[in-house]
Amino acid sequence: MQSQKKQFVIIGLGKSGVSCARYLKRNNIAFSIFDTRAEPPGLADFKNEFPDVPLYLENCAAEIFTQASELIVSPGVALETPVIAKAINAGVHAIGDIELFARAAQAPIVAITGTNAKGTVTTLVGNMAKNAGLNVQVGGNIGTPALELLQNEKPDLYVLEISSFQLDTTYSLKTAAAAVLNITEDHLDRHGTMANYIAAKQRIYQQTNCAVWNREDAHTRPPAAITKQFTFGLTVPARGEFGIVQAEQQAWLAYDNQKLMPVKELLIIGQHNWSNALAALALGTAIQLPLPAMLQTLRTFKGLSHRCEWVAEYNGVTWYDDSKGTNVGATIAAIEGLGAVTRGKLILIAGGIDKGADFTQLQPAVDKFVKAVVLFGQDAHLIEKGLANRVPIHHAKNLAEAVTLAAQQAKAADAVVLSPLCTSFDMFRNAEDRGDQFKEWVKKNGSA
Ligand code: UMA
Repeated sequence: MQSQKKQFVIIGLGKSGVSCARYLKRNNIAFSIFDTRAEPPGLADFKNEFPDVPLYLENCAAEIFTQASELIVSPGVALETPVIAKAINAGVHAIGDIELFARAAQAPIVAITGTNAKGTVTTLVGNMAKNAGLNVQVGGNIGTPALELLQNEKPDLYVLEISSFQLDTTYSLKTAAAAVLNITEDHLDRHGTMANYIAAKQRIYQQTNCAVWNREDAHTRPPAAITKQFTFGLTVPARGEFGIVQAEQQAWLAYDNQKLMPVKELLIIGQHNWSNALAALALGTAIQLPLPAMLQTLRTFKGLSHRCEWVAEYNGVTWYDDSKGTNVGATIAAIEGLGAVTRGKLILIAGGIDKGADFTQLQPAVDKFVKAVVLFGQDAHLIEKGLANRVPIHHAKNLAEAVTLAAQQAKAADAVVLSPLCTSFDMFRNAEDRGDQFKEWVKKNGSA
């Protein structure tokens, strides 16, 4: 029997998968598509848009994979999925959407990864470039799939947020500057070990002109062979470093021996955001953005939605939405950042689906700033176990009840923060949906 001409096989019908399908179609490249689910969301739309594309759901013959020219695997799908692993073992190359992007992109790229703050730093660098007059396009894990950016006119610069899942399937990415901002435990359900997770993140440095890293986090250190490097951190900068200096009774963002701007001019709260500002300055410097445009961006940036976002104040109690705080490191940063600017104490609302985290690491921050915790969702009991009776714990059957219970615990000058420590998929479409519903419930029940 004559074998069929080899084709790309896209795996996953989500945002990435559809962006890959559109990209291949635009370039007249044949492909088929597979999703592990029987009825993935967006199925009807996909069939309308791609009526002639072979579509396999739930299961399909192993040959579809083993005879593919390349597999294009969506970030939400593990390479260990049996049909994929079998094809990889048989010698089929597995790539992702960022790899397709890297092969085609014609403008310089700044790439950013890290367990936390990659969205904030990506947005900052994008805004800095825009304020410097560049035509810049921002995408990747932050929301707009990278391949969609290729539909637009060629820009001066791409700024991409890239996740560890995406880096796992990326080989050709050449960057003008690349950063790993921080690495703390996350996604261990997928990566298995911290070593694998760190190795995935480090792939961002593979072909970079300038590596930007966090000198307070050894996991972010790039290979010594990369000659152009900038570090950032909250310590006093040495020569050629970004850091913090104390002068004139206040803290300053600084480079080398030069004071750049007092940190009190930043609108984003918490020392972790000083770090983010320094990382963005380092990346901007690496691609020669002018300093005034970068500092002006830092003075006006109000932060991202669902990232320690101010929601409301009722009866002297301030409410914050940190729905994108989905791991221990993010929630510690939220507790410490908000704790430092709150006169009273914090009430933490958390819960959802655990990703294999060690919740005991929360204890020091909780001891210092938190007076009560309200838990909800599938893995609430695991968070409770990790907190080991350090603080009163209340259980809610859903987010609405969690808001009511938190309002009952809070007194004037306290703050309530939703920083869930977990993914949202037990009860919500995604973290944004959870944050939006939280804001609604705060408006309804927060003043009770
Ligand atoms: N899924 C299946 N079977 C499939 C395909 C997907 O069960 O065959 C499930 C996945 O397990 C996952 C969901 O469907 O639960 C979505 O997976 P996907 O790979 O189709 O996701 P996309 O819609 O393409 O969105 C992805 C990123 N999502 C993930 O990595 C899980 C989005 O990042 C990103 O914005 C988008 O591509 C565009 O690049 C979101 C995210 O949660 C914000 N990222 C993680 C994070 O930031 O921690 C990595």
